[in-house]
Amino acid sequence: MQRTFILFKPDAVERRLCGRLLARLEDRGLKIVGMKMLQVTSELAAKHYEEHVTKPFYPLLEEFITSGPVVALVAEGPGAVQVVRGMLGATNGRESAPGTIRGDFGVSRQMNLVHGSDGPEAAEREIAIYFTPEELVSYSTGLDKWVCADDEKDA
Ligand code: IDP
Ligand code: MG
Repeated sequence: MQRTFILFKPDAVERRLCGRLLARLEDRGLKIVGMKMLQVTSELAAKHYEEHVTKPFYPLLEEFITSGPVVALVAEGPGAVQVVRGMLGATNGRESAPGTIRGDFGVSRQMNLVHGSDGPEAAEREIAIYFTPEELVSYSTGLDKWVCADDEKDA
């Protein structure tokens, strides 16, 4: 099963949307295997958004992502990285399709509510930045067999 990193950004917490966002992940059949609330520091922001640090918009992104508490999550499921990216929609809320998180809850390019890893390597890197191995749990539930058939499990 694949794992992906998800962050409910400060706008999601500020707007009291965390419950609804979490419900969307659970409704899709993803299993939450790590979750915590924290405040992103400048150092953490630079690690997370390593690829964007030199970009002109980075100062605004840093200011935004450190502006209030966030909720960090690790979700597990078949093809979890791609599934979550699809649920997020396009980066700019104005261009995200209705039905996606960004397309249903916003119209901003920067304040787009949720981060999701853009590939399996990014997922591994980001999970390691935000979580220690002890903070992640492995468990099975009776519902697991209803998420997908045995021959679909390889992510
Ligand atoms: P993604 O979150 O859809 O992967 P990226 O291009 O990786 O989008 O950008 C990371 C985050 O930086 C975005 O989610 C958004 O919050 C912010 N961002 C992206 N482009 C801009 C911009 O041009 N101005 C301000 N913020 C931006
Ligand atoms: Mg990205």
